[in-house]
Amino acid sequence: MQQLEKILVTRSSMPDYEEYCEEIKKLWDSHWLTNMGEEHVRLQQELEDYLGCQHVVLYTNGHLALENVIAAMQFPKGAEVITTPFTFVSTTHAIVRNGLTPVFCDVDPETYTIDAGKIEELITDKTVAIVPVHVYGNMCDVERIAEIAKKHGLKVIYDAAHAFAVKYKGVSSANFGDASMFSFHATKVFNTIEGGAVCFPNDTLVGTLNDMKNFGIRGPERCVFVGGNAKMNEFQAAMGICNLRHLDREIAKRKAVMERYWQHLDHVPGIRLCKPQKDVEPNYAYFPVVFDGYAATRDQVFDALGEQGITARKYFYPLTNSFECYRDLPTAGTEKTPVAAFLADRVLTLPMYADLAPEDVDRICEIVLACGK
Ligand code: T4K
Repeated sequence: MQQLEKILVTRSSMPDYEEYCEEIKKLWDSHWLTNMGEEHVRLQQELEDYLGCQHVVLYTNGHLALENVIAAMQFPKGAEVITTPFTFVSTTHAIVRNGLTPVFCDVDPETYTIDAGKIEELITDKTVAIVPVHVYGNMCDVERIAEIAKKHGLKVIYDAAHAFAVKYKGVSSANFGDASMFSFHATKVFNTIEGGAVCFPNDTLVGTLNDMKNFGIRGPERCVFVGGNAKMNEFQAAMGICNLRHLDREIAKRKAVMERYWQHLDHVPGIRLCKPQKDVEPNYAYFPVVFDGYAATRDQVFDALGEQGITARKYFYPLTNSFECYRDLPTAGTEKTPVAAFLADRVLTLPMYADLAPEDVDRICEIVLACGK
């Protein structure tokens, strides 16, 4: 019997080996490997142009970018931050590691992003910010969130880890709120191996974020701030420069994968797909499927795929407000976010990457559909 290749939930986009070697060759001349070298500076400028964003500060990973930008806002310890539990743990960790209390808002049943209609009821005199997540690359209701933030004097920091290259009404996801964080992890639509960035529209954060990611050093004999170390190195930046050249083509290939999935799974009773959002140019980052009233449960489909060598993932189960490290928080508990809890129990993200072959999408869908018979 023919041995079928294993399929994982995603696979890093990479440039040709020769292209990357060409890009990093100069590092053997300069011996300059990190600390905001030429590749770092170049990638930052290229990203500012690509995103049409005034400021991009690069980081060694997305998590530290988020942790730093929240810290840069200098909120008082114990203040409350409204966020969602339907996300990767990093979002909640970044809030809590800053000494702030996460207050979990439920999510919208269509987009799985924060339900903007439920934010105001969670605002107290301790609330200082909203940290919404453009989960799976779905855009949050940025207009409503901006109105609420303005009315109540709150900061908005988007966890845009999944939303690189997504646009709303022609504007990059980098340009909403007070700041947005992108992850450039190997699993993302655009990667720098590990990496991330904070993007923002005005000058106020530049100095603080650069101090935070480089020990607060401003010169050989000058340290102005108790900062840490979260710098992107030259090999990461070089990978970003190469990957950015091919990004639009990679996204087009992802679109074709997504369309193939829709051909098989649209209108199947009990299977819910994320609908395209109005005015949004997507990046096709993930392919989440919700099994709601299907003949098989999410876990049965997960197991059936696994038996055939296909690793889907239950992003994002469990919810972060149920993790044992948060269980004792008075704001924790999945009963406070019933829509998120419903989704977390039923969602499966199917394999999604630019090079996923059409026949592999067909095979994945055959298994999913066979579970429903
Ligand atoms: N906020 C949100 C909403 C996030 O989703 C994330 C990260 C962050 C913040 C924090 O950003 P970073 O600090 O990570 O930049 C993965 C990623 O590690 C993580 O970046 C990502 N979100 C999360 C959703 O997924 P795991 O534990 O699922 O990864 P892992 O190792 O199981 O990899 C998944 C699949 O990806 C593998 O089966 C194969 C493929 N893969 C993986 C690696 C590591 C590759 O093709 N190449 C690789 O190098 O967390």
